[in-house]
Amino acid sequence: MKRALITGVTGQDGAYLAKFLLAKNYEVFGLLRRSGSADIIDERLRWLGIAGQVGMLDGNLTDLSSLIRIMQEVKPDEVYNLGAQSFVKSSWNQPILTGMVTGMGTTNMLEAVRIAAPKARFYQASSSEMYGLIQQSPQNESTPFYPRSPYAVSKLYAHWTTVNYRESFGLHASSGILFNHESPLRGIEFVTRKVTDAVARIKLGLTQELELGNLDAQRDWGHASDYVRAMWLMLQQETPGDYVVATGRTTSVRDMCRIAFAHVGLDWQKFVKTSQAFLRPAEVDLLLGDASKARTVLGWQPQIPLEAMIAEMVDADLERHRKRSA
Ligand code: NDP
Ligand code: GDR
Repeated sequence: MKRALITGVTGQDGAYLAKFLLAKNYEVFGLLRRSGSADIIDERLRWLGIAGQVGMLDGNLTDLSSLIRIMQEVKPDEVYNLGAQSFVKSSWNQPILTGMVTGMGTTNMLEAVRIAAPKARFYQASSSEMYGLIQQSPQNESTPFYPRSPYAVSKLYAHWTTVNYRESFGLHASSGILFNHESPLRGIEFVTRKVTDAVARIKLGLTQELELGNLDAQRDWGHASDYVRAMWLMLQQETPGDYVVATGRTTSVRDMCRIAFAHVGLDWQKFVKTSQAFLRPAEVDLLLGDASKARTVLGWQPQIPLEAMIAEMVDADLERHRKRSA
């Protein structure tokens, strides 16, 4: 039985990845940072019906000693570093914490692997945000980076540290440059889930409008359950490497709203307002990924189209709100 350690196991991707690995008969462990809301921290794992099947270990990405201890206890074959301060907008409000968790937290993980589990295969959750002010389109593994937020700068540091540990110490360390991916388990602060949650509340008469920021931003949106499969495939390769994971289709926030409202028969233009409060100090206008390498080398392809994903998210939010008001 293979053993996997996941940081960020309580987040969207961590939960889907844990489910995917359990189905493959892995023993799955997760890093759990201490929280005052211990009773709800495993909500996503519960939603997927796997709470209790993941061994939770007390630690923090900013605490190297906890990571070394966990690495010694678990003796993982595979390590997935998904933990991060992952909300781009908050990274301007908390730049130092973002650097410490999203950036330095990765160095801590790589050090813990190097010291205590050097044979383990390591996955780093890199991001299309590293392309920022895009230098070419579509973006692939050779596209130059131009980060546009403290989050993206921290991810770029983490990305190059992963490459450097591979080259310096021969670690089996791979980096997945994942474009946006969503699901019913997406955090409510991210735009797709903010929209699908509002669509559900408007449909049920619980609210009348939705305030958003930049409607012109374009993103290459895929489904988290497709993307965790790509993470696993990277660690099954003989040779570690870096891979873009994307759908190859880009959609504006405006069009995504249209799709979400249309799913329940509503016209988005009657409900969506814009507000300065949701604009960012620097924006990433357009992302569009070229996942040819993942397709050719890993045999990976996304299976869930945007419309089906948005429909799944709206339906899940409708059900959540119906249950809450019952
Ligand atoms: P989430 O925000 O849903 O999850 C983040 C996870 O990190 C949570 O489990 C959180 O724990 C944990 N975490 C935060 N701070 C710490 C800390 N100091 N120590 C330990 N754990 C911590 O992110 P996603 O699941 O969406 O994304 C997974 C990873 O992939 C992230 O690194 C993200 O930046 C990256 N990424 C995501 C993309 C996407 O579109 N989803 C695209 C590209 C990259 P808690 O529950 O306690 O808050
Ligand atoms: P992003 O995701 O910043 O791409 O990072 P998010 O959903 O927050 O924003 C996408 C785009 O939508 C625009 N937008 C709004 N965004 C939010 N959150 N709220 C709004 O009201 C709103 N209105 C418009 C944004 O300006 C932006 O252009 C996500 C995270 O998961 C990162 O961790 C990950 O690395 C990248 O995706 C790839």
